Formats: sequence, C-alpha cells, structure tokens
Amino acid sequence: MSVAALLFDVDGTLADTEEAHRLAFNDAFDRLGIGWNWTPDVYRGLLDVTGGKQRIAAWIAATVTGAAERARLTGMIPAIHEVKTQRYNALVGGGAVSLREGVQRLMEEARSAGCLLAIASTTTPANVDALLRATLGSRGIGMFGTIACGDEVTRKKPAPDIYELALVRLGVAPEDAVAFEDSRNGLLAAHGAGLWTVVTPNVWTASQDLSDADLLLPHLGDPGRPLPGEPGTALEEAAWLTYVELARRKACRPRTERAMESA
Ligand code: XBP
Ligand code: MG
Repeated sequence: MSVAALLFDVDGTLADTEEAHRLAFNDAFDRLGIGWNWTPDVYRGLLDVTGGKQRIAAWIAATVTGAAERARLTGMIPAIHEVKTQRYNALVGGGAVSLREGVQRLMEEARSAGCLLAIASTTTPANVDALLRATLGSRGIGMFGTIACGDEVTRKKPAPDIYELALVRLGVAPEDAVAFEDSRNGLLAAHGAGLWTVVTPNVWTASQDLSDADLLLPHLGDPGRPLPGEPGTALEEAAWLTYVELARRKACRPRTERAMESA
C-alpha cells in the first residue's frame, strides 16, 4: 500500500483552533491578574514558537525587563497554562471549533481502505481529546492508531521528533505515510521525518513560506465546498482531495525526487 498511514497535525490543520487558543490565553492572563492581552497580530508572530508554555516564556523574554519580575512570571507559567488549557477545553467542548472541510471525509475514506490514522501535534493531550470528542464524538479518539502530542517529545516542531514518535508507534516507514500540516514549522518537522506532506494553510499561516510542500491546497475540499479546479490535473474540475487521488499524486512525485530538486 503506497499510503499506509495519514499523520495529522491538530491546530490549524484538523481545525482552525488558534483563535480559541488566543482567547483562552487572554482569559488566563485576566483571571490570574496578569495585564497581558495578545492581539491577533501579536499572536500570529508568537505562533512561530510552538508549544503554549514555550510561547509564554518567549513573551516574557521579549517583554519583561526586571529580573525579579521575570523570575516571578516564569514561575507562574505552569499555572497560567493550566488555566488556559481548562478555558480552551471549555470553548472547544462548547462547540467553538469544527473540523476543516474534507478532514473527516478523507479520514473515513482512508480507514475504509485499511490506511492507519495518527495525530502528531505540539498541543497538550487534553486539547486533542477535547477536539476529537467535540467534533467526532466518542468514537473520535479510537479512529487513531496513535496520538503523539505535547510534552511526549522534548524537541517540538520544527524538530521531527513528534512525527518520528508517531511513525515508530504505528510501525510504518516514512516513505509509506503522508503528513498533513498548516504551518512552516509543521512542514519542516514532517519533512525532517521524511514524510510526503500536504499543507493546507489558514489565516494564521498563509503568509509563511510553504512553497516546499509536496501538495499545497487551500483546504481538502468536500462536495459541499469543492476546491477550485486545477487545469491540467486530475482535479481539473472543481473537486476535493480523495484518498485515491492523494496516493496517485504521491506516487507521481515521491519525496526523494522533490528533495533532490530542492537540494
Ligand atoms: C500548535 C501549537 C500549540 C497550540 C497551543 O500545535 O504550537 O502550542 O498553539 O496549544 P500543532 P498548547 O499545530 O502542532 O497542533 O497551549 O497546548 O501548546
Ligand atoms: Mg498546526
């Protein structure tokens, strides 16, 4: 089987979650009496740092001058992130976020074809559980052969570690799998693990350099929201990315050829 596993990033790829994360961060700052408020523009820049706790630490390093205040706030990072995670999970559990177009369709097609599914994310495990339950119901978590996320690896994206962990758990070689991402950090992580990578950017990542993606699409498409037709390709007519079309495209342009081109 040319595509034995699909490995999905979570935030921005499965669903447009970063606005909910941003609101949860600001709620946590407010509840803990910390006078920060991350605007969308500030948050877009902070997304270059993967991991919420690391993001807070980066903000402290960039904006807090006094050594004592820096130490005080650094000591609060776990508590801030815990409050933020609770708030984020309440937002997601309340239906604030839905899966992006085509995600559930492609997952179901792949599973019907005997293809494994996995998660490879920087986000906190509780966030993944909340999102999968809210969007796929009680069966959601069981659709995945493995969920690799959060602090299970020390080096977060763009390091390849989380993808390598997911592949080892699945028992699948990188050349037999496909990664789905939304950001440059994620693309670098997936390529670093040797994975053919589909990138579907969003408002937070559209300005990033995603040109090295093996397949770059605005989204995965659905009968209700087809992709714009691509002249001269199998997606000539407005359509959506199917599991069969994905396998065909990967077979046509394997990672090794593209890696040699860009080397
Ligand atoms: C995106 C991230 C995460 C989220 C916030 O993860 O970098 O840090 O922005 O979640 P991915 P946490 O795109 O790899 O799914 O606060 O739980 O880190
Ligand atoms: Mg992402």
